[in-house]
Parts: sequence; structure tokens; C-alpha cells
Amino acid sequence: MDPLRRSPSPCSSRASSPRTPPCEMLGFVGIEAVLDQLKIKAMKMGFEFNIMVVGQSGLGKSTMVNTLFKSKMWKSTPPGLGQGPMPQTLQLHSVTHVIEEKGLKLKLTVTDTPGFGDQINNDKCWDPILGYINEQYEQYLQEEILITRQRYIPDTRVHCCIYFVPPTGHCLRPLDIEFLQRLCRTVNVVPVIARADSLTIEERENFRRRIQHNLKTHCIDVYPQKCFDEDISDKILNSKIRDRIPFAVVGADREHLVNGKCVLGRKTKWGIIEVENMAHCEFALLRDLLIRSHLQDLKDITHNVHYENYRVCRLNESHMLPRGPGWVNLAPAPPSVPTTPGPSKARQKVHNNFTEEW
Ligand SMILES: Nc1nc2c(ncn2[C@@H]2O[C@H](COP(=O)(O)OP(=O)(O)OP(=O)(O)O)[C@@H](O)[C@H]2O)c(=O)[nH]1
Ligand SMILES: [Mg+2]
Repeated sequence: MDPLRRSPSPCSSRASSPRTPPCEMLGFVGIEAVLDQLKIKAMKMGFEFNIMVVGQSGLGKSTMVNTLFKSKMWKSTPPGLGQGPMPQTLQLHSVTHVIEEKGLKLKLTVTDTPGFGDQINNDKCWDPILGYINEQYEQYLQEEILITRQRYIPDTRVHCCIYFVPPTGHCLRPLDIEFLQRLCRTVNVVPVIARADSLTIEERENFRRRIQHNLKTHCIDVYPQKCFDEDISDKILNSKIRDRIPFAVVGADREHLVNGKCVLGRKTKWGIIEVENMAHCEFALLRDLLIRSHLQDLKDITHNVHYENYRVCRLNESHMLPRGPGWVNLAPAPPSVPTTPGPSKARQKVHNNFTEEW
């Protein structure tokens, strides 16, 4: 079994070893029942998880949305998905589907975005994407700061952005570097090598190494970020993941019969590329990272780091303005992207704050 493919990670709870040494207990307290309480609550509430796909036009983003929904993990397809040829995506739109397993509900939303990079001038092609991500933070913030607020704030914030790198086999293009630098400051980013079936195994590996080098030299901190590894087990697992990122993926929305089994794959003249077969591509690693091992961690980092950065900026901005009736009045969000601080200091500070609590 692949070391990365495993069930829920210890880091998913982000509850690392407490600093205060545990005191000796004289009798049975029953603390473990808290886990049952959490489970019952989670069963009632369910989970929300929001993914976004971003990348140049024609790299298979919309196909990947279908692949995610149709893959073995949940097998059911939202109505209208994956019928007929894939049209070009012209507008940002989201597909939501509630997946239920053993009584636990997961509301999975995948936001598809139009491809960029077709224009002669690709300046600011990241604006609509960053605008959308920040809009979701803003909506959450507006709900959160209400004096009388809902008991449960609907969460449309993007927990993970899958960035599609074109399979050039060379290295990251300047446009990808610029885009990624901006994205990583705002959201958790998992880069993938798109249409990986166009590369040989050797080309894939070399390309992966070059991309990793580019990410390092340009200080692009993709998920899972090293600075958020909480303990040694996080470090061990996440280092393995970091070593395999960007995953080389293939997308498909058609099923084919292989050895009597229905599999999701791409039929070519020389055979079928099975998207869930690890010998063919790493889609399974991506899916497992998103759902099986790091879902809660992605949500935690979104809330505690990215959203927190946004919140701090917005509240600071509003302090500069004359106070209206009730100081929670925020200035309208800037039309484009707010100036979220870089990943370095502000992010580290928030991180320190919430690790200090343990
Ligand atoms: N070879 C190969 N083709 C793929 C893969 N994924 C998608 N395609 C094909 O690539 C074409 C474009 O796929 P889309 O999913 O529409 O690409 P997109 O990134 O959404 O494109 P835009 O909407 O223009 O941004 C379709 O013909 C897909 O069948 C893949 O992994 N490998
Ligand atoms: Mg599309």
C-alpha cells in the first residue's frame, strides 16, 4: 500500500500534545466519552467542504470536477453532470452534492472556474479568482460580526484550491509563478500536473522535481505548509506528501469495462487510462488528501490562517474610518483584492497564537 494512502491523519484534528503535563488521575473520569459526543454532534451537523479548480484553459478542470464526483469514493453523480462533451467553462460556477456514508453527511462543493491564459495580455488574470475567494471571506465576516447572528454561519469559503499546471515537462511558467504566489497568500493551494497521461513516467518525475524547485526558489508555500506541521507525525506524513506534490493527475468522466469491472478512465487506441489506478496516475492521492486524510486540516487552516488574515485586514481598515452606529460597521469591501498580508509574519503570528493555546 502506498504510504500516502491511509485513513484519517493524526494531524487532521490539529490537537497536538498539550504543553501542560497530564496530571495523575485517581479514578476513571470518562474523558474518552467526549469523543462520542463529538461524533454524535458531527453526525447531526455534517461537514461542509469547498474545493476550487483553477488553471489555464483546456487543462481538464471541468473534467476533474466530474472525476471527483464520479470517483469510487462516492459513486453518485449530481444531476446534469458529465453528459455529452465537455463545454468550455465561461463563468465561475459551483456544483454541490451531499455525500452520505454511514450516516455522516458531507456537503461537497466544487467551484469550476474559466481557464485563463488565452489573452494576449494576461495581466491580472488572477483577479476574478482572488475576488471570488475574498468574497466568500467577506460574506462569512459580515455574518460573523452581526450582533444577532445565526447559530450556524454557512461556510462557502474555499478550503482548497487545486491549481492545474500544464504538462509542458519543462518548469513553471512565469504566469503560473505569479498566479501561485498570489493564491498561496489567500487560500490553501494544491498544485497538480494536469493531463499527466501526456508525459512518460520519467518526464513526470523530472517535471515534478523542477516544479518543486521552482516553488522553493519563488517562496510559494503550497499545502501542506511546513510551518503548520504540529508534531512529528504531521511532519512525517506531510513530508511524504510534499515529496509527491504536484500530483500527476488524469481526469475522466466516462466509465469503461476493464476485467469485468466498471472503471473511470480515458479510452485511447492503445488502452484505457484508469484514473483510480495508482500505476496510471495519482488522482487517488489527490482525492485521499482532500477527503480522507486532510479535510479537517484544510478547513482549520482556512479558518485560522487565511480567513484570520482577511479578518484582521478588514477590521484594521475599518478602524481608519469614522465609526458609524456600532463599531462593527465595516467599510464596503474593496472592489478587487484586499491587501492580505504575505504568508510570512502575519500568518506565523496567527499560527503561533493558536498553537500557544495547547
Ligand atoms: N489527455 C487528457 N485529456 C484530458 C484530461 N482531462 C481532460 N481532458 C480533455 O481535455 C479537454 C478539455 O477539458 P476541460 O475539462 O473542458 O478543460 P478545462 O480546463 O475545464 O477548460 P476551460 O473550461 O476552457 O478552462 C476535453 O476534451 C477533455 O476530455 C486528461 O487528464 N488527459
Ligand atoms: Mg472548464
